Amino acid sequence: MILWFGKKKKKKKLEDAGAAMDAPELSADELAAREAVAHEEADTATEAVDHAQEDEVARQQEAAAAEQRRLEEEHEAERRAEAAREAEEAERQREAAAKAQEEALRPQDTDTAEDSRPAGTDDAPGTADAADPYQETKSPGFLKKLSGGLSKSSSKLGSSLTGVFNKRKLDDEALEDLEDLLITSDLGAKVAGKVTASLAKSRFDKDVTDAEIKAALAEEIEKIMTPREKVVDFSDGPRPRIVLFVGVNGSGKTTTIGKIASKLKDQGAKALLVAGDTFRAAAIEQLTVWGERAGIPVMSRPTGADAASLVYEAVERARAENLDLVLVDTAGRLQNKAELMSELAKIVRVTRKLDPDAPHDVILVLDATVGQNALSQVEAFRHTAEVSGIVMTKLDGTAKGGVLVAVAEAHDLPIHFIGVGEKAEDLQPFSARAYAHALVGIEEEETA
Ligand SMILES: Nc1nc2c(ncn2[C@@H]2O[C@H](COP(=O)(O)OP(=O)(O)OP(=O)(O)O)[C@@H](O)[C@H]2O)c(=O)[nH]1
Ligand SMILES: [Mg+2]
Repeated sequence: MILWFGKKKKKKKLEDAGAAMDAPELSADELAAREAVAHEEADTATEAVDHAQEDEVARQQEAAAAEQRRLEEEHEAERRAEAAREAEEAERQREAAAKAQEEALRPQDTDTAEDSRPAGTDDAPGTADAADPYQETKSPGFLKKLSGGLSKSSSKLGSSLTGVFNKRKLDDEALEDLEDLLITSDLGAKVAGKVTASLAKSRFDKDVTDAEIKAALAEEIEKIMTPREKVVDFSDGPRPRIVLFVGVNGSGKTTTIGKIASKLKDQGAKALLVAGDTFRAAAIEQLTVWGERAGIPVMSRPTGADAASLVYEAVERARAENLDLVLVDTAGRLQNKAELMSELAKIVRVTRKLDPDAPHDVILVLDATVGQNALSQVEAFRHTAEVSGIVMTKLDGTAKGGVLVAVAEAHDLPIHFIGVGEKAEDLQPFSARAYAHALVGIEEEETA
């Protein structure tokens, strides 16, 4: 080896010497030209090094700027969430005050007790009238339950409309009155403006009746909500399909999972429920009860365990056991709590390690009773967890059902289900037409 290297070196020396002897004598100009070329090459090399250094500095500056931007965004999100929390608190206080006032003013009537009962309790399948035509054409008691559930919202909107527009000319003043009324019914200013503008187009300066206004209103609401209508079959699609349920505290995540699990059992899907709310022992217990009822296994860890690693293990198990889907419950988190929101982002990241397309669905569960605050919840959760669809619960317990129209108008997210009670059958697929009619308080007969 050394010998071989020695020979090669010697051979090169001889070649160099020969080349030098062969080279013609160079003139002073030629030498100068060569020197200039050599300088130029050296300069180019130095420039390349300089550029590389400049590039590196620019890269570092860009990374620092990106980090700064990220921190600012985080700060901004926290600030927005804080403002939302304050708005939520104010809204709750307003609601409590309005309720107290309403109670104080209301005479003792028989409707009161009925109103405060969640719909569904008096309307469970099996107890409904078998002669009801909807039972034959649609799912049992569907429209009945929906209009019952939305009765608080529709009575608010409906009674405000009653008598206001009868044989009244739809002039500027009447349109303004209508717009105000819609805004106070939680439909939001944008929807109220849209609806009145559309009404003005077709009926301006014509005599209108309450019934006409109601019908036109239902039509406009249906138009806004139809693009959001998308019933989902979780047992279909990728396998295992990983579905994450997110939302603020008490919005109805665990109950919604329980209701869906019950439906899945009927469909014969092989599912796994995951108690990703590892903060509270009661949350694990609550999901376990639903799982047992539906005959679906529930995976959990002791309180305080890392939710993300539980979800990771659950996905691994679902793959090993060839399950159809994994329904993941998560802890309730207010949209302004950055720490909890980042824990949610971690669950999403960890799940993606096993399947880059997972979670396949991120369902935001919204509680209708929060009213307009639902809008800021959608924004915050979309930002953190790429929400893919919405479920709105507690439409039976509030007069704020109109907020779902505002959500549908503001966000291009499908609305999969609505909750109108606490029982399994109280989770219903969202139908824009049925919802619009129930919200406005149009009789069932008119929806047929
Ligand atoms: N009336 C009515 N109550 C509902 C509905 N959905 C859920 N609830 C009730 O709302 C309460 C809260 O529901 P959960 O499912 O525990 O809510 P969650 O989002 O899991 O709550 P956290 O885990 O604390 O964040 C329970 O008492 C449910 O029975 C609904 O559609 N209508
Ligand atoms: Mg829960």
